[in-house]
Amino acid sequence: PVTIHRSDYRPPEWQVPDIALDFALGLDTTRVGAALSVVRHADAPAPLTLRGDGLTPLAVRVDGESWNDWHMAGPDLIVDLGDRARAIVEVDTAIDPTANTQLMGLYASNGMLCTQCEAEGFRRITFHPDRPDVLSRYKVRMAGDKTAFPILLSNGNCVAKGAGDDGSHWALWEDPWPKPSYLFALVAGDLVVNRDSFTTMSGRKVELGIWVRAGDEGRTGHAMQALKDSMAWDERVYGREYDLDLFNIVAVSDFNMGAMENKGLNIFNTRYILADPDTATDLDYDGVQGVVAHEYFHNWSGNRVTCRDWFQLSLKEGFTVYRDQSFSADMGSAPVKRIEDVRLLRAAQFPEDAGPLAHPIRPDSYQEISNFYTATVYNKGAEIIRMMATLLGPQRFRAGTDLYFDRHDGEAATCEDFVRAMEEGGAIDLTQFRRWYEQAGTPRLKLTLSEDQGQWALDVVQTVPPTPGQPEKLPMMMPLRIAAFDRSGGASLPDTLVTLTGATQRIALGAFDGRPALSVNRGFSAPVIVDFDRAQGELAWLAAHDDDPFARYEALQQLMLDTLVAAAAGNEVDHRAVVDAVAQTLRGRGEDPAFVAEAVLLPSEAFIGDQMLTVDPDAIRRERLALQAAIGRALEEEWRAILAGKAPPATDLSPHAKGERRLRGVALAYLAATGIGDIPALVFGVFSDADGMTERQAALATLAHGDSDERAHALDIFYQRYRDNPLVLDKWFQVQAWSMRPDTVEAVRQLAEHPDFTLSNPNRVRSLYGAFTGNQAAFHQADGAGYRLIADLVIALDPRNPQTAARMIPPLGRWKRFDEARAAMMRAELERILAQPGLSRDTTEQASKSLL
Ligand code: B3K
Ligand code: ZN
Repeated sequence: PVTIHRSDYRPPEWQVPDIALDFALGLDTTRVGAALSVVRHADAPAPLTLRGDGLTPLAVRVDGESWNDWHMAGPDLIVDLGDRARAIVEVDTAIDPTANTQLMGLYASNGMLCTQCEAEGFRRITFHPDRPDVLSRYKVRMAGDKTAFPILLSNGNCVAKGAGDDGSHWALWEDPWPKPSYLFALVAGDLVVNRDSFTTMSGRKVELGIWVRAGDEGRTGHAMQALKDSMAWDERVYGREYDLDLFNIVAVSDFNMGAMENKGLNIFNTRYILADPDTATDLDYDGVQGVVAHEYFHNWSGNRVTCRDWFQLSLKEGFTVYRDQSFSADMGSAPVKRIEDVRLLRAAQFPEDAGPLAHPIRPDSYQEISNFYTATVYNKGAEIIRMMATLLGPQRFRAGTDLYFDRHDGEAATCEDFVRAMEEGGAIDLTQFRRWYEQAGTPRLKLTLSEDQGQWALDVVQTVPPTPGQPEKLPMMMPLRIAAFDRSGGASLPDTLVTLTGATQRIALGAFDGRPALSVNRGFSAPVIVDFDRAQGELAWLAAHDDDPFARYEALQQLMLDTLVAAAAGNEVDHRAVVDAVAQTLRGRGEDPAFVAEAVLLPSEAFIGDQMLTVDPDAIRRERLALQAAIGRALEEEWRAILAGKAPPATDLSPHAKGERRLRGVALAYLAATGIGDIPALVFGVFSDADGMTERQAALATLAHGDSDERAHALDIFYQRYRDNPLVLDKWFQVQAWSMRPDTVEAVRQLAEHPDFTLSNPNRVRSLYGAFTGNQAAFHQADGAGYRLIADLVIALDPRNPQTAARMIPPLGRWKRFDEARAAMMRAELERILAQPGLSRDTTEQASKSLL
């Protein structure tokens, strides 16, 4: 496989200022005529390289004349244009959307045609330079059967349409904004629309449309509201206005990712558009809101200012995730949103940073760029932007983003351009901060408190662990928010922002009567691991008294973690401190039930494992269940009281109502862990009485862990009720794959044989196998059956959809963290995958790197 290096970047030799595309649409054959106006930017004559993937040129013309001076170089088309400085190059091709199971390029989904071009899918539609620093104005004509494809959409505005006398019709779309090919989109199908409008801050009326299959239009209201809220928010917070008269969103059920920000025509996984209380949980609602916002925000951070090359991916993704996180925080509870974001970072990104696939947010090389749409590029990328925002403060950060957008509007920019705009707009030196773009690995801060004549100080030792290709690391610059409290009521050190730069650094805290309770990395101001030995009493005090909600959450989580890690290592532990702290936190549930629900949740099995030298999945499950049961029994009255109260109506989506439902879900889990006899009936009651999906799914997931009659009954009712709704059926697969039952590996194997299971739908694959790899004790079952199951899946899925197959590999790559027997079995499965003939570039890269 060829490795592409960031340092090899060269500006394009040819630009393509204008493109005209002509599509004759068909599900099995679509003919594509492309006319590229090309302009040479190289000083000397240079051949024109047009990238292709699985295409054959049917005809090539230059300036209107049939042309023979071309040849194929592998999949690519090389056109010799002599010493021309400009030309119109036309190429005709034909593609088969139905055979396109990769879901990249133009493909068929449920009888409709749609596209996915990021990162390198455009070359599967027509020959093109297909690199993000080649920006063009597009004119797109499409024609097709009026019955099969009554709706014809592309980027920009529809400028003409008409009908043929053979039952066909056509439309001509023009996008006035030059864009890279990865933002091209086309949709043709039988769709219905939810229409609305938004008036921008300068008074322009924008027509909004959300397009779905007939019958789904009643579930698009939340997405539409999220879109309008996002448009207003980006004007208010970043001064960014929408720039076309039309904004369309199309929902499709077969989609590799969440959604795609094509200019003026976003294409979404149905999962992030469709929501109503009967079928979507509160988390699903939040997902819709966050992804709609994310894709909308890309119109500026991604489309108006795009990426020079794919190594700069975090320029648009890290920044846009930061923007969508801030938006969601503003629309709901900011502390809860921060807790969720950090939980995701720890669950998905920290393990990546600690494993064989670790890479900086701006990678130095890749074999297949699709493998770099990672939690590191996205979520750690967002933390890096957040740290700059913290270091600069809101006003200077805004000055920096204004400068960035104004300076690079219409350009393909780099991460360096962004940092420079922050430096100039924010008047700050970020020389050392740039290491966050270069170095992989999660930094660790080792903290010690010391005292000298009543004056207290905090010593910080920073280390960044070695990662593949980066044995030595330098200390990073980061904002660390701290506070220190006098537990006996004396004066405290209020919230203070410290900028860490050194490998060691001493921070003066002031005078305290005895050891202060230190609140550290408040709001998770830096994406690091903090090693700090603290007594249970100190953590419990902080969990109750810290004035930063995130720090209260952290203190309680640390208390739980310390207990669980000690227990999993075979130590005798006392559950009392945790039980008391949970009881104390529960007292605040009236005011902020959402925060309380988050705070009293036990850390995940995976996160407990991350704290151990060698992960012991069975001990972790046993001890976590034991603690859960202890908390369940000790606080049985409170949990029952929480459930005895009336649930807010499912239609109430206020943060308070959502919080109450979340807390009820937590109560179900704690009670179920006790094994008390009447609990399955109680949970089944919640399941049956639920007036919405949040409660229904929480109850079903709780029952799914056990072996009561109610479990089978509830699963059956759920299946019968929702068998025709694919998004809800995904949940049915998911709760079974998450089950803590000892037979889950076997159950997942059987579910893969279920008539409703299919490898052609990525959502369905993720709902079963993705959920399963998140089930630590099941995936790591001691006999290796879980590893085999995933390797079998990868081998079966790779020929059909390599992108989705490759995404299943990282869990097998964590073998270094497990005992020798498990590690050997995980490696053997990776080897078995690699031995398959004809393996995709995606899977080859992930599996081979995972063995290192
Ligand atoms: N930009 C798209 C990613 C699509 C990548 C496909 N391999 C989604 C997003 O981040 O908004
Ligand atoms: Zn994005």
